Amino acid sequence: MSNNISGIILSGLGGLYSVRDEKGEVYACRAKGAFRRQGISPLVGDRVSIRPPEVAGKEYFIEEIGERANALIRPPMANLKTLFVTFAPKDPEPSTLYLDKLLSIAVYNHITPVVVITKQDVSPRLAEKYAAIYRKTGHRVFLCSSEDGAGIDELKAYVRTLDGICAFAGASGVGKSTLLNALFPSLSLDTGRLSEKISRGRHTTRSVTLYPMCEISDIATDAYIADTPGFSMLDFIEFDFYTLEDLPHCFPEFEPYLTECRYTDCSHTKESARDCAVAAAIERGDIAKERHESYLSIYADLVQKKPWQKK
Ligand SMILES: Nc1nc2c(ncn2[C@@H]2O[C@H](COP(=O)(O)OP(=O)(O)OP(=O)(O)O)[C@@H](O)[C@H]2O)c(=O)[nH]1
Ligand SMILES: [Mg+2]
Ligand SMILES: [Zn+2]
Repeated sequence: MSNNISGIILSGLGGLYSVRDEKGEVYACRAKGAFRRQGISPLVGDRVSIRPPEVAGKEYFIEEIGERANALIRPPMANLKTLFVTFAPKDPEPSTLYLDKLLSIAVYNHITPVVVITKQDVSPRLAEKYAAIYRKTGHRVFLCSSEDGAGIDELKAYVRTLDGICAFAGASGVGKSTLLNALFPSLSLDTGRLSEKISRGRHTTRSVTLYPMCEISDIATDAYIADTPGFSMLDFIEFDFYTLEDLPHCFPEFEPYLTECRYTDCSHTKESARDCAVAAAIERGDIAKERHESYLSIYADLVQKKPWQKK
């Protein structure tokens, strides 16, 4: 009989993984050499089977990785159900292109994206401007401030309804860890000052960590929530996370119009509202112009890719 234990990877650093079983026991594990030879690396969020060490006191071995519902490169995680795309109205200044890339990757991977605007206190006016853009996407939008507590209760109520694996992702310094501390005070995650980050060029959160919601809150649930290190636009320069054909479907608010254009092969990149139903929707204000600008930019990236380079 096998003594293997099933669990979920909570974190992984330098080849050492923490795996939590159903009872809440956490095991230090290493990956089997065979994974490396096959070019597979275990990811936070993976459901795994681990084998006890031959010598007591040594690490366990990750022997099997369960089939993944999805796997992302940024943040490096598997089996995500909900992705909180987090940004601040300023300090640091957001890039809608970066946000739209992240949102579209989530949609493509059947992950529910949720828009979270942090640091509302820093500029309520800009925060509302971005909220207006993203409300038109159909994605859920939250506005909050960890500083004065605005919007925290609403977000908390939503987070408490979730199951499965969710993560907060976004640029460094937008306040992901601070927000998680506000939502789950027992976490006491490290947070950093922006000026220190810039001068040291360093991120405060250094690796992805998954926290079982039942351990950080008063609710019994099988949900897990992750804090992730901030990443930068550079991570998305080589954009090949989906193909040109997938692109329009990764912008959910475009969907009702995609079959309404004059020509069936419309790329929705032209200005003419007469020919393109997406352009007409932008003119009416049903689709945000900024979202279409991101669409055009991703379109330009993807159109350059030769068919044999496509995934
Ligand atoms: N004014 C204001 N400042 C905030 C708010 N949330 C976070 N901050 C500040 O923003 C800075 C960065 O916060 P962190 O929580 O470390 O940011 P992070 O997104 O986790 O950054 P990385 O871990 O590097 O990815 C800290 O100085 C926080 O105090 C907020 O709602 N309002
Ligand atoms: Mg952080
Ligand atoms: Zn069109």
